[in-house]
Amino acid sequence: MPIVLYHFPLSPPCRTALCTAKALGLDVNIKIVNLFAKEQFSEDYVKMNPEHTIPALDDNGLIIWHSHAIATYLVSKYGKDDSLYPKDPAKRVVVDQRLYFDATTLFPRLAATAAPLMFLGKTDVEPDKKAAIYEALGTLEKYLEPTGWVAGDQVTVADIACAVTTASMQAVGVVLDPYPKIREWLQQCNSNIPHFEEENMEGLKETAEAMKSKVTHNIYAP
Ligand SMILES: N[C@@H](CCC(=O)N[C@@H](CS)C(=O)NCC(=O)O)C(=O)O
Repeated sequence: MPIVLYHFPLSPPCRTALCTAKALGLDVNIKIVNLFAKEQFSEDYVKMNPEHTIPALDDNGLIIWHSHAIATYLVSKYGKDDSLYPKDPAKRVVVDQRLYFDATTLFPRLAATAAPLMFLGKTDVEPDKKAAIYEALGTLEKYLEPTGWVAGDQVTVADIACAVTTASMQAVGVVLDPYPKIREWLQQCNSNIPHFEEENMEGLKETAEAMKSKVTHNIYAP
């Protein structure tokens, strides 16, 4: 039985889960949860995930939510090796740290501005919230300095999570010109992570189109 992923392409965490599954070569049965139709609040979905967030994964009855937990679970269970999520504690803790960076800083700073635009009819971004996004990107640029990857000397699930979020920032209009390492790294992710670019693309296009339909100029320009 293929794994089931409750998914909506516009959602960066959903694409982190999907891109990880596809990088591992897994078959995925996608079930769309349309956030515009508030389907995450349906009785059945909330029974499965009381936090009513997407993504959620159903692996033969084992239900998991939170994209970073899903990504590390998938590598631990299905990875042919541990390269995307190393078993060595000293390497793993750096990957975990950078996953937490995405989970607690990078993605929430995007979501704090983009969710009100997409779902609540807002048409602007507060300057302090915009500055917080660029500040987080400055941190990410530093993380990339030693090796060009987010955590250690090879590509890991931390790259997948941070790259999905960063590409989504770019899709809403965040300007990456001041971050040469980030720009180079996004290209490396596209060419080195199997299926990453194609699986991420649909959501990025939908994100950019949704933004265009809501605002007439780039409200994320620094
Ligand atoms: N930490 C969570 C964040 C998930 C999240 O915030 N998902 C959003 C979509 S991008 C969502 O489900 N929003 C609907 C809701 O909270 O009701 C993860 O990584 O999966």
